[in-house]
Amino acid sequence: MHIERVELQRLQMPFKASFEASFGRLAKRDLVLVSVYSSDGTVGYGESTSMALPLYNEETTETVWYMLEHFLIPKLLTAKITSPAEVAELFAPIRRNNMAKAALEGAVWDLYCKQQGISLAAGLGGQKQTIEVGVSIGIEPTVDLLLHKVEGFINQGYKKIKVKVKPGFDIEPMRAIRKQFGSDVPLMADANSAYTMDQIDILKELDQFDLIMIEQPLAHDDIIDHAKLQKELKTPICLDESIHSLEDARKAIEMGSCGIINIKVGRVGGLTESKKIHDLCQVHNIPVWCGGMFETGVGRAHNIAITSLPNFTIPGDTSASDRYWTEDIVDPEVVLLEPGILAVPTEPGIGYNLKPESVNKFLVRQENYSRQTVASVE
Ligand code: OSB
Ligand code: MG
Repeated sequence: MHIERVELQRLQMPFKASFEASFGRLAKRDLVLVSVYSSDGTVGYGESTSMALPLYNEETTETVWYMLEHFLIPKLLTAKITSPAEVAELFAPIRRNNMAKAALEGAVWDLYCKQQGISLAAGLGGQKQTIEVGVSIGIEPTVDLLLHKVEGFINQGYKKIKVKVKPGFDIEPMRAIRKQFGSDVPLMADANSAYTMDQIDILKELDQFDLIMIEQPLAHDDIIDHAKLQKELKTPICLDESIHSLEDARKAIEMGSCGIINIKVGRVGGLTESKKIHDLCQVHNIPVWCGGMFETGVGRAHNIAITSLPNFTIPGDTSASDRYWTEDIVDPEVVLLEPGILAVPTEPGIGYNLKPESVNKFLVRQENYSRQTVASVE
């Protein structure tokens, strides 16, 4: 693949409106954009899904940059890679830091598919031409404000409405949504680990709202209590934070900890691992869907591509660019083809171009690494 240079760009992009989850309130995205350059002039793009603070997982924008600069980029630039499937193997000796790995691996996947002249979706083995998508809605100051947001997204045709919950903002909002919009709305709750088994009564109440699933109710590192809880609930539990790898998925399925898995490419360390988890879940009749981390168009494009695989049967969190951004960094922006539907690009690679003038607006740091420079960093 002749990778000769990697560029890192740190971008800070304000959201249209701040977003609250049980772990805190965020006003902007803080990400590392990765560009991988081949000697033939082809460029591949990837994006880190870490946040500025380690509230969702242990990584941050700073740790991602550090790991890329000191370990992952030097490994990539000094190896001879013939396909992106080899990148995960190359990075395997380095423990965790999955979002850092995924950002670089994703860029290599894009580069490879562009060189092969195939779409990223096709490169991953995806077959769908369009995907159904949903939207994730944060904790709002009042239930009325939440209802207003839900209405707007239902009107845009989003195929799944996911609402963030936390103790004190759970039963009432769910009841209000069901009351106002009826039982047909595909609705789910995401707790981001805000509950313990001592609060099982609240989770049993949530069980009565015919939710498609309850996402990550218990601890971020748990699969044991989730298995106990699943026995007490008819609503499927979906694991997000607890699944970092194919092995985690295997154990959770074996334990009966969940009925559904949310695959986030960053959290599991890349597209290759995502595909493996997808395949395992398919064999075990565990439906999967693609989670989101407030991605720019670059990350959205990767999410769309992986969602084109057949066992992504539940609409994911990959909403259109205008969900979070007044201005995205890709051209064209990600827009709904029809209500709640996104097209899977057929152009080579991710199928979206970078808009350099937009990238520059949000740019706070930029570095380049070549074979020569990494020798000194290592
Ligand atoms: O738990 O799915 C989550 C965002 C950041 C961290 C964790 C999560 C989320 C979201 C937003 O729910 C999904 C999106 O719209 O990108
Ligand atoms: Mg989640």
